[in-house]
Amino acid sequence: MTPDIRYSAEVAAARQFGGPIVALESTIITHGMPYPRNLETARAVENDIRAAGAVPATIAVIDGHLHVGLETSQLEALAQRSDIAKLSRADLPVALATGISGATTVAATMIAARAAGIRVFATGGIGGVHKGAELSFDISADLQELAQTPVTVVCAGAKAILDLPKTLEVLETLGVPVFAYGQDALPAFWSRDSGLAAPMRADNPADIAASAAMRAALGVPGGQLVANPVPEADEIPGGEMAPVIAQATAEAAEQGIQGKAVTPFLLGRILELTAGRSLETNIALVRANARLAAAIAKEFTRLA
Ligand code: PSU
Ligand code: MN
Repeated sequence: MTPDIRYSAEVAAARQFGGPIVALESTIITHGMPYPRNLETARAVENDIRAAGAVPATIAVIDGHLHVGLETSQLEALAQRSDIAKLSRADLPVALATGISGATTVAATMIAARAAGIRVFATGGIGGVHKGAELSFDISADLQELAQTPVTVVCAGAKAILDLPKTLEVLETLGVPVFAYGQDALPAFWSRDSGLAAPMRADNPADIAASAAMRAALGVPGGQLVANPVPEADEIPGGEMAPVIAQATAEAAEQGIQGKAVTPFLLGRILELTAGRSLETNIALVRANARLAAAIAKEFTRLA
């Protein structure tokens, strides 16, 4: 049995001549942002990657087919579906085997990117260790995936819905390199500085690509996490988000939200509670990450 991967026309062309490709997840479209801003953002991010000289490959499962790169009509349909499944590592093979449709998380997108030979992937925020994980045991499968699957993930750090020190500890235990891009501090999604030092710092795309290639050459499995600070003009200070996050987290606990519903619930409530401001920042940082990922993808093609 081999997975039936369906490439968009532009991804198929890039694969033929070995051009730079950037993978993109789809859970951010279906469970991370409301329609129509999700569709506008998905299109803008794809265009940012094209403008930077690489090809975007948005990944999703449609009727049991693994799509690597979506055509315009497929992206539009996905962005408007509210009933779509959220597919992480556990769910992706089942979805492909049983013919369902779903959006891929960071973990599932990494698996698909690897299957398609794509080495770099851009998103907004990753999953991690949730606040209160010492009681709930809620730790995202994204962290395990970074330990196993050789894809470099560009994010803007992690949202403060997560316990950032615990998330860094788990990544350290799993041997995942975590770079802050162009600064020493770990960025914290809406804000540029989490108050924590990043384990490593990278100042150019070439070093990031070379580090991934060296990791593979040594036979060390797993990927890398690049945390790119949100552009200064779009930043929201951490103190302004803290009460909103506290309220959303308390509501999730009161309502008994568990498992894979936790992250979408928190993202949705934070959007509502900030009346859109957090969304503008979210869009700006995803676009910045797409541009950095395109530059890293180009460096990978130079190494190949
Ligand atoms: N964090 C964000 N935005 C997101 C997600 C996380 O700031 O859109 C999504 C990503 O798809 C990520 C997933 O892989 O949620 C993690 O879900 P969980 O915590 O259930 O593993
Ligand atoms: Mn979880």
